[in-house]
Amino acid sequence: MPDLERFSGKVDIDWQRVWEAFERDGGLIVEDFIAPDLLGRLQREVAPLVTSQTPGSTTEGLWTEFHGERTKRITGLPGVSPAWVELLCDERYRTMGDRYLGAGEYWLNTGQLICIGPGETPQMLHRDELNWPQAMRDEEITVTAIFALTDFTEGNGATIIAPGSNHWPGAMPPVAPEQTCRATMPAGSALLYSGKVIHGGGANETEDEWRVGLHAGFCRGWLRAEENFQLTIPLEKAKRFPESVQYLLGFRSYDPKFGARLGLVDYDDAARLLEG
Ligand SMILES: O=C(O)CCC(=O)C(=O)O
Repeated sequence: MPDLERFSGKVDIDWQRVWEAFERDGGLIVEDFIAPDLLGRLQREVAPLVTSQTPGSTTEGLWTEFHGERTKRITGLPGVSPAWVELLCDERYRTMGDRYLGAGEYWLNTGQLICIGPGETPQMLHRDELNWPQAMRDEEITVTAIFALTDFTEGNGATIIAPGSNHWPGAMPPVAPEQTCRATMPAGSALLYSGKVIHGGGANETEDEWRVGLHAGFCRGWLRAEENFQLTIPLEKAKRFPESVQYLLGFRSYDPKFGARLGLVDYDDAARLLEG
């Protein structure tokens, strides 16, 4: 059975080994990634949202199945959780984006809570880069962290992942169960993974446990992000975020090394709206 390499955030991590595992297997787990105090604040700040939201998707068809009928998905988190804004600035997390997408050249694609509820069936397996099939290439176009806010277990829906599938040819090759493993991990851990690796949420076979993960990916600055932060976060709130977070959420414009600037306001950097 394949497995993911595990690292402990409690000791000094050899990040070279982390990125080797990322590139070889398409993913790895860092336990104790989030310090206990930050984890506690994050859990408390999002708890009311998790309780108040109803499961399922309102969009009929494929999306109902993809999102999960017994799964709650909650977006707009930077507007309600200061702890999440703090985690967004984490240097280790940002290094993943800088390394694979280029420093200052990516957005937060989405930062959504995925709460898999009792009775949920396994999500269809997929590669995150299939969000943008026209843009798929050898290089990464998206990389993601799933932060565990509760323990992820085999029973409650720990992510299913096929280690090494980041190297498999074809858009969505078949995957046998024995080619997969489960990203079981204690609360506070992070699953870091490639946009090319095949994965999906697991089934929740428990009676009453919710598996809560914060699914937070980056995508290249020339791609349209999955989540529309500019419509859910008021400008006045965005003004108080650290500059790097304003950038990640699209309140500042994209200025690539080649090509034209994107996301402008009055043909200038959108950051002008944050001044004053
Ligand atoms: O929640 C998970 O474990 C994975 C979810 C996922 O991959 C997705 O919804 O795109």
